[in-house]
Amino acid sequence: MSQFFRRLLAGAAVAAAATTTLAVPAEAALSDCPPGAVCFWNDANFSGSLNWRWGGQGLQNISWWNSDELSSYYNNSGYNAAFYDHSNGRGACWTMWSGQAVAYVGDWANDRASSWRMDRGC
Ligand SMILES: [Ca+2]
Repeated sequence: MSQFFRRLLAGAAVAAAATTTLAVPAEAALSDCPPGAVCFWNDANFSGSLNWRWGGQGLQNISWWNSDELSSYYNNSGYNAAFYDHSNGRGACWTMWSGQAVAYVGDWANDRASSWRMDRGC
């Protein structure tokens, strides 16, 4: 086996290991939400990790593949936060209070979040 091909295989093994490691946070539960972060889940009861953001971050649009999915969240940051029905902070707004863990956002807010902010409430 050539030196080059051996290195290529080693690189592929590392990449495969990294992919496996990265798959774990997707199953992150409530207790895995890091201090200072706001964490989001696709399903009720903190199941199906969507994403998380550090507290203090300003308004952002949610990626199209995660938009209209948010069903539960945990604000483990020292900031109040908010999510919005539409992009760019438009439409209905829901505050996610600092320290609040919500297992289900309720029928009215479910699967609607399209933008969010981690620096203040509504
Ligand atoms: Ca959902």
